[in-house]
Amino acid sequence: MLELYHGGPGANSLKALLPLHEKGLEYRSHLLNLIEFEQHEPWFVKINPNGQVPVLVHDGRVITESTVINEYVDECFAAVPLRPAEPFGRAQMRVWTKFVDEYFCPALSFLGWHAMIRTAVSGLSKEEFEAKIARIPLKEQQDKWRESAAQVWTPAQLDDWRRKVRVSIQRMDKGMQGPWMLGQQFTLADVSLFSMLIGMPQRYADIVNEKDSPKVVDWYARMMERPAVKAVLAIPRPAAQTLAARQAQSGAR
Ligand SMILES: N[C@@H](CCC(=O)N[C@@H](CS)C(=O)NCC(=O)O)C(=O)O
Repeated sequence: MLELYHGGPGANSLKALLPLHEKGLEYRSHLLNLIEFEQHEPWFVKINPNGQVPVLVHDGRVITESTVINEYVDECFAAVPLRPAEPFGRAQMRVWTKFVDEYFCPALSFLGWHAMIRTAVSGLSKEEFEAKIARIPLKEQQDKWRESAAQVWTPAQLDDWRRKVRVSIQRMDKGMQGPWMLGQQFTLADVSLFSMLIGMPQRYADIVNEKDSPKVVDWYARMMERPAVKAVLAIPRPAAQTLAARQAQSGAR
């Protein structure tokens, strides 16, 4: 029996959701609202001491880290393979998934948090906010919540993260080997990259567009046609709904 704790189709949660759907696997879905800090509640921190999603539970055993989850799922349920069969292809795939985890995702994440967290927590008093922060197990995540709510990141930091996002897209465009990142086979490299790219043609139109990254634009259109992608994108994203409601409230004030 498979269970997935996730925040809906965005970033690392999207990354772990996609292979389950590509493989047609049944799983019990546990949807958390990240803006309501549900991932830091004691019951969830017992499951993942980092207080983060996604988390896969397979026959009662817990697996964390989206990239690790995806390789695990592919090993256990190999009927629809999402990794190249030969070692060189698998190495190439891992260069992409590592690049996403260490370079692309962090830059994109800081920009996203800077854009949304202040509004997301605007309804909380200082004391309520600090009480929420006190429950976050990772010091780095406490800092990220506090700093993004206080908008302390400098224009130079924001520019550098934006530069990294542009570099990531350019690297993808140059590296595209066929209809999918590694050529003819759809792999976990596509899954990882798409989990970051989702919504970017709209939100980062100056970076992801026909002129500057034509292969990425074509690949993104192909991704959006995949039945598994359509199914995953239909799953609600509670944090996005909460954020939209708070944005509407703060716009009305
Ligand atoms: N390295 C972890 C990172 C997980 C992660 O950053 N999760 C985010 C959602 S994409 C999260 O739970 N954020 C809420 C928080 O940290 O409070 C992975 O790849 O699974």
